[in-house]
Amino acid sequence: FLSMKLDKQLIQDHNKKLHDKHQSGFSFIADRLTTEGHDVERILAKIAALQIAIPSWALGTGGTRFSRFSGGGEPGSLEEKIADVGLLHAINRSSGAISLHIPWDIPKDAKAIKSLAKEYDLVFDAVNSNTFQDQADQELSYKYGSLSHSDKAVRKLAIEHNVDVIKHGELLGSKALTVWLADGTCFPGQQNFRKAFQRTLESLKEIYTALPDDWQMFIEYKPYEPYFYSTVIQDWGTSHLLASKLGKKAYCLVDLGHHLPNTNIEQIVATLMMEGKLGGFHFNDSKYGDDDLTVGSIKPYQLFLIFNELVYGMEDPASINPPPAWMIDASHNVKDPLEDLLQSVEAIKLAYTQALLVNKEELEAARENNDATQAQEILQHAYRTDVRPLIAEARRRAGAALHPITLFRNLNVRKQLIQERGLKTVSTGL
Ligand code: LRH
Ligand code: MN
Ligand code: MN
Repeated sequence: FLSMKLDKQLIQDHNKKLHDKHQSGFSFIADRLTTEGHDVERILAKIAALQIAIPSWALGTGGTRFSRFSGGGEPGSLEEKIADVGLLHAINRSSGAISLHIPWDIPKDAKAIKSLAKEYDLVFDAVNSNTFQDQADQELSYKYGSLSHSDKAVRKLAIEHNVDVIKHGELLGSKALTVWLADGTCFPGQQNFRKAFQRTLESLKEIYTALPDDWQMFIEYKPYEPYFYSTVIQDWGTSHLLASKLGKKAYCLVDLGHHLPNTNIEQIVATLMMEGKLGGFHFNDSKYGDDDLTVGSIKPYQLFLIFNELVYGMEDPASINPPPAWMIDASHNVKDPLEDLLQSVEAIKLAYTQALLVNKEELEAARENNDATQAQEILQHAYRTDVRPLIAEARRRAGAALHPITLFRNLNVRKQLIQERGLKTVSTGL
């Protein structure tokens, strides 16, 4: 099944069945938006252009520290992971990139992997390094940190690993390195905060030196976990400090789950974009912490507000921020991971489209007049618009499915994957 790739006729048949219902929904919203002064064709083109990278580690069922329940038919190799993302992309034409985690995904033959990805119309997004786990043959341990470690030899090992990841990425055509450090402490007094920061900066400088000129380095922050008292790169301020000290190729990466409860993430996004330092995103959703739940499943309004800032930043002609890299970072225990990813991509597109509908001039006027009521009206008018038919139409025109999950289920994809790969599969990664 997967080796055959998804037959385009299956998508056409699926779309044909849903055509009439879709068409009436689309005409309704298109008319309304046109009446309101929107250019529907322009919006559709923007929706179609938004591509979201799929993390290789989200394709299998993640576990918790208590248990892991295999979902069956999970990809056991990088080739199978590429096939899974290729399948998602064939269904929605919006997931045209894969983000690898090294060494969970070591491409043995980079050339072959690159051309396999090309067959599925996929490119390689940011490559992620991993210094939060000791590898099987590793002599020194990251137990007390990696790039910030008190022992120079451990720092060297972590630096070399990152340089190695860049090399893997170069062979695949990747253009960015994402660095997330678990480095931190569990107890007050355990570490000298200033020394830990300085060592991290020095280590990152060495990695930065190895970064090709057309690459970006994304520095991800996170306030806690796996350590629970302090984290070396705890927040956007620390990430920004490092990125600005490193230079113009270094940027901050915002993972939605990496904030303390109720943090105003949209404001962080606005500030980083204003400074030209927002490099990329890890989309997910959370109720409590770094829950890595389906995008838009818990706080869809927050996601919309974030996209409102992103759109404002991207459409600002004076913007100094490069186009951010869109990636999902999720991991699942309960849902079929592929269905979950289809839902996440859809949620991102919904929030993006709603943000495109915000009347910026009216909003600015309301703000200048300190009219909080009107500002809320404007935002919520956009947010409460059902834009699903627009996204479906953009998909249809791109040759993708009107309703991805329905197609996925009608084709019995998971059953076929289980037949191909077995029931008790373990995906590499989380
Ligand atoms: C850390 C993180 C980071 C890792 C990924 C597996 O919580 O968000 O991005 O690379 O999870
Ligand atoms: Mn992340
Ligand atoms: Mn995370």
